[in-house]
Amino acid sequence: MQSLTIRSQGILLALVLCLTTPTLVLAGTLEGTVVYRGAVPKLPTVDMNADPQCAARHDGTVTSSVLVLGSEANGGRTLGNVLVQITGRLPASPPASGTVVIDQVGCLYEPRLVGVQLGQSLEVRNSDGLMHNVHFLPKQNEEKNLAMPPFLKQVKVDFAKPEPAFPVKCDLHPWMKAWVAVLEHPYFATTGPDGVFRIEGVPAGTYTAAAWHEKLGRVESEVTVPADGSTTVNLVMSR
Ligand SMILES: [Cu+2]
Repeated sequence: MQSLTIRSQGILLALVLCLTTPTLVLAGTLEGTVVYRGAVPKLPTVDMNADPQCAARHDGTVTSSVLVLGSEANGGRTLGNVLVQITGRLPASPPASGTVVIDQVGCLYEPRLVGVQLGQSLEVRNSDGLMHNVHFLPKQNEEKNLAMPPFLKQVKVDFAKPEPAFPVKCDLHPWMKAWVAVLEHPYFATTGPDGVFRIEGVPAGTYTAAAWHEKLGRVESEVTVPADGSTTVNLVMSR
């Protein structure tokens, strides 16, 4: 009788521990560098003369940001404006929070590429204080065309569906172009000119790391993210 009571108490204690101990999340970090390999093309100059107010925001000539390269590294040059995301079987994602921002500076989008988790808002700012319009051209989501007169400092946009990167344009300034990808999970990052990406809190497991660039397409690599610590993968893109 006594042993039964002790056993019952043991079970009760185990149950209490189960209910009070937070679920242990085994998650690691995926990091690395994206590198461009191949001949570097001569990039076109952005002609802003159609709107002198835009041209006046720049000191010299503006080079197209269609290919943003950084330092020479790993046998190539580091590559910016790449979206790196994890694909594969992922457990339920934490809910989206915060806002992703694209600004309009000198009649250029800054940054040129963003990832948005489904449920996150995208805020488009108008630091220029010039007339713009923000024309979203998705295929899965609803097309939106928002006027941004000089006094309008920001607009917020929400997306209903996940969608691979789609273009955003300004109909007043045809050289203005940005890309927005809507993802179901938060396991993605975009690169700057240093080509570096870092995706934290990835549930441990084996996945595909997929890199996307607007001109260079897609590159994939299998990765195993550890339960603790990080794994490094370097991705090479070429024409
Ligand atoms: Cu514009």
